[in-house]
Amino acid sequence: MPLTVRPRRKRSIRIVVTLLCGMLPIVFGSVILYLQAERTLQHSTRQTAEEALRQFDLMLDNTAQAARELLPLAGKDCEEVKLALREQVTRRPFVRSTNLVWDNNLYCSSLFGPFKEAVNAGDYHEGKLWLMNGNPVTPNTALLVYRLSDGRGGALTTLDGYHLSNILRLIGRETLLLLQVGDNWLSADGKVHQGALPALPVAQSMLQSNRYAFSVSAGFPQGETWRYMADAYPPLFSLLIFFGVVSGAIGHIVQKRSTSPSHEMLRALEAGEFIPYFQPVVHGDSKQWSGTEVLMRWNHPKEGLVRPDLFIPFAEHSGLIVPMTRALMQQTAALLGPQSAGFATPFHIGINITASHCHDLELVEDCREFLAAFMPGSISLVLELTERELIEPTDITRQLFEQLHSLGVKIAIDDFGTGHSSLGYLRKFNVDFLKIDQSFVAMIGIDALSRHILDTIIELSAKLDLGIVAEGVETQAQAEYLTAHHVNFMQGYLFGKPMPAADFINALSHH
Ligand code: G
Ligand code: G
Ligand code: MN
Repeated sequence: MPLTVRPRRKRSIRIVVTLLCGMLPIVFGSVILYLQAERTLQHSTRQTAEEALRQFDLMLDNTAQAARELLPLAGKDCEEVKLALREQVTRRPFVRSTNLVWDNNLYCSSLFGPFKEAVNAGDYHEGKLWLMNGNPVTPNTALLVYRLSDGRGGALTTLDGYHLSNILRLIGRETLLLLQVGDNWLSADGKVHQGALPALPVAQSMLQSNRYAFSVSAGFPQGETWRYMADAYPPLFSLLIFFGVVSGAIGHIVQKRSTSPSHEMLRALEAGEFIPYFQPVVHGDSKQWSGTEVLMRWNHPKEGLVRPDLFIPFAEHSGLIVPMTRALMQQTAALLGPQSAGFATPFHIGINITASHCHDLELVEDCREFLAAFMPGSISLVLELTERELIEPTDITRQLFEQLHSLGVKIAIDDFGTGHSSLGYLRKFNVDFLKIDQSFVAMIGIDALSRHILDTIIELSAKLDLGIVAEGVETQAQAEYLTAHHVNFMQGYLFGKPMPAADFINALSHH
């Protein structure tokens, strides 16, 4: 059956949309937290590097001061000046040893007095600083040598690596912090390495001293950002998960709501929950069952049998009424078609249609298909259009009603007397039957004015040569009155309530 409505969204798509709604705040929030963590770490390494730089500058100030004071003594006899060398070592907290140089030869040392060792200026970064991995006195202990020279003379003062690595360890508590002098670098464990610095992939900060020939680098190993987030942000993560759950729930609810109630009806249509009930229509004189009105029921899995007043308005609004009526006609054809051999006179089958059916010519095909299920000439198909919502005469509707008539399909005005159709209207659409609204039938013997209207309608239909069906016949008195007034057909609880197909077919064989 070709449905003209958009198929409803698949369950799997709805689940995916719900998950996306839930993930959105979590992913978005995590990205923001990640950026925030990177900023925090960057700030932290920068501060660490600045602090370390300041400390190293201060220590080197101390060391350089000793060298400046000793430089004028270079070239003098070692025995004369060695006490001055030792005095600097004693007075200055970071100075470990002092030495004098003449013509690139270390000739006097605070430790040994007169001494002899060649000095290679190339060992010193920018001719000023040498980070050594120990010397013969203390092998494998870091040592930073400061060199000051002037002409043939020079002074070398040394700074113990112990102080340096202490700084690296204390300041760079959480951070990897390194001191670099030329090709050599010192790590917090006090070891001197040669070559390129190890990678500090996260938040690396490198600062160059603008007073001495060294630089410091601070940073974190790979994955530190996530470690930091796991450490510092658990409450924020809980909040994100909360937002995710709320957002997912909202997504779920919005999807459910946006698809109801027409969504629910489309589901029901696909599930075949709309079924026909049949109410007998009897002959005015003989009271023989001569037809039926097909009335839709919604066999809802949870709500049970739902009356059409509750869902037909939604079905019309969404346009679903067209495929729903088509399904109803197909079921009716399948149920009553096989019975058609037993129909004596043309059996009257009333189907309710609405204005939505009159926007195009699809109904013609539906009727043709319906008629094809019955023995030719065994039925009279009557389309009931309620008087409360009459249709505009347009080219399409004129064409529609012409084609329906040429198929032998009849048109009835339902609930006649409750609306306001004019005589012109009845002629324009070539109406075949009037169905008198049950409110007039109910007033027979009770209300003189209503009875008067009823009489007028019956007279009018006779003059216009229209068939007439009285609805809602409940009492014997009403039936007798209508028979006396030559009403062709009657329908009502007196003859039979709307019933399921099996009951109707069963009862039909007894009438
Ligand atoms: O049988 P009953 O109580 O159920 O019908 C209630 C109203 O619903 C009536 O006005 C009837 O015309 C309308 N109705 C019943 N079946 C259909 C249907 O298949 N299509 C339309 N459009 N109206 C229907
Ligand atoms: O399509 P229409 O509006 O004619 O729908 C007929 C409606 O009238 C249905 O809801 C049907 O159940 C109801 N009906 C049919 N016969 C009787 C009857 O004798 N008395 C009452 N009160 N309602 C009836
Ligand atoms: Mn009806």
